[in-house]
Amino acid sequence: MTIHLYAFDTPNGRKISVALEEMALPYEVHVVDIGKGQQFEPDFLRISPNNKIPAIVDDEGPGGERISVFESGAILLYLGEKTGHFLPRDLAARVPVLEWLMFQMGGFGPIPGQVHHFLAVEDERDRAYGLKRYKDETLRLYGVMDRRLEGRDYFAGDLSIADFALLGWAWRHPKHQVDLAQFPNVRRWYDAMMARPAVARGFAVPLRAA
Ligand SMILES: N[C@@H](CCC(=O)N[C@@H](CS)C(=O)NCC(=O)O)C(=O)O
Repeated sequence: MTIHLYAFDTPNGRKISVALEEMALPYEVHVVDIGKGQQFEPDFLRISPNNKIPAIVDDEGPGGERISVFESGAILLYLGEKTGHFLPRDLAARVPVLEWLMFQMGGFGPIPGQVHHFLAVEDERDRAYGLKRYKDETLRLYGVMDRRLEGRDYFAGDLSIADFALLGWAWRHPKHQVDLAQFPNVRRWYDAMMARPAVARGFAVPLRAA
């Protein structure tokens, strides 16, 4: 019995491979090549109706029943609940984890993702406005994260699913053209996270077709 991870080599996919490794859960990878349109295949849409990776299927869900989960934030919460790790039970400790997880899901992901999009727009006039808007907002978000990490090792108390979520996108800082030297607390957190053996395994798992 295992967890099936449906993913590709992107920030949202890596959040989950990192979490699975940190939680030491057995899992099997199913690459969904979003460059080839595999996210639109009917079998995948049955578990991920928004045609996006990641999704998981857990053979041993609640009550021993098979369950599927889509949306990376929902997957992280599910895995945290399932294992009792990286998601505190105590409500006062859980609230900051939820806050920083939602900060990532609603902002630090969709916004740098738009930088990636506008960088690829060829027409200069079409590109300029969007690129400036989303680069400025991405820098603002890094500033928020840097202030949060002042005097802290992790975003929300102990290491949590919020760190895994944020790391997936921080991993792409070269692609959204952010120099971490400008954000020393983020740099420190990022280097410490990337030095974790389970995180390294999570980023090494092949998420592209061979
Ligand atoms: N809110 C979703 C976003 C997932 C997402 O944007 N996935 C991208 C790759 S990182 C995708 O599958 N794109 C394919 C498509 O939009 O067709 C989550 O966090 O799971």
